[in-house]
Amino acid sequence: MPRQRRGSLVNSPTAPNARTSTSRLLDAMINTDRAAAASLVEQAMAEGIPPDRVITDLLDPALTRLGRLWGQETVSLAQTFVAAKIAEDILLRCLPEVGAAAPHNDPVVLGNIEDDFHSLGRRIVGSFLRAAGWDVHDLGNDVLAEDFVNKAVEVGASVIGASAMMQTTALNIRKLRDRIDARGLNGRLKLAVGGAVFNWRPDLVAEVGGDGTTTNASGADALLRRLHAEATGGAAP
Ligand code: B12
Repeated sequence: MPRQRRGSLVNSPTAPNARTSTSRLLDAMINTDRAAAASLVEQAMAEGIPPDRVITDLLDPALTRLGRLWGQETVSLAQTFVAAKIAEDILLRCLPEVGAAAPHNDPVVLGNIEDDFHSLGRRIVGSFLRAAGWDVHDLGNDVLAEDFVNKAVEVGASVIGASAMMQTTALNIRKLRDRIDARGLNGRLKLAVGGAVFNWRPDLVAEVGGDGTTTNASGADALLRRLHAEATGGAAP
């Protein structure tokens, strides 16, 4: 018998089938039906699905499928824009309720790299890290390499997390690698990278000088713990 994940939309006996729910959420997003989208999420939470699972099992796949439809030109940029706004509302609804571990308060600096405005993934990662006890300094969208490094030095962070969704913007992360190295911080300040483009093209991680990545927010805490330990010579956060 397959193992069942606790509180997961996948294989949950009480929750609606995850694939159906994702399709219904996607339909609501594309048709600008905010009320239907909100009620799907409320229903899932009322059935005991934790908000972090609503994000990873419902919202995340809906956005990925939205991207596929956009790529196939089945939906327009305008529809994608509105659908992403609805996704943002859902995210804001879920984030405050993502549980918190005992904080260890190690600082991490997060942001979307120069020219990148795909904020949703970064915000999800930030909230998962906060919930895992990190002191997250989120610099927002379109962050210059110098600003990432200045903030990391200011707050004493051992890891920077840079997000990029597009092939073009991912290449801007190379400038961040170069700034870290030019300031003599290589080895002491690690560079985590992420965003869908790294999932399609894992070779980009090395190309832009990243020290590691994860395909989704659930793996971000483990990645940062590993990089923190490497940067500090083994001290676990
Ligand atoms: C929503 C969306 C938008 C929204 C963004 C809204 C917002 N506030 O974020 C809007 C409509 C504004 C938009 C704009 C554009 N977009 Co857009 N967008 C998307 C879409 C459909 C989904 C992105 C998303 O939110 N995914 C869901 C999140 C949860 O996933 P994620 O970002 O991957 O994040 C997860 C992981 O990757 C990881 N992660 C993310 N960051 C990090 C960081 C670290 C450190 C770590 C460890 C992990 C990690 O954890 C996250 C959570 O699980 C994608 C398609 C796709 N397949 O991804 C296209 C897509 C990325 N966009 C694309 C394009 C072309 C554009 C535009 C240029 C369109 C235009 N002509 O204007 C602009 C560019 C804006 C800019 N300069 O940044 C292309 C990129 C193509 C390419 N090959 O590079 C895509 C792939 C669509 C397509 N099929 O063509 N977009």
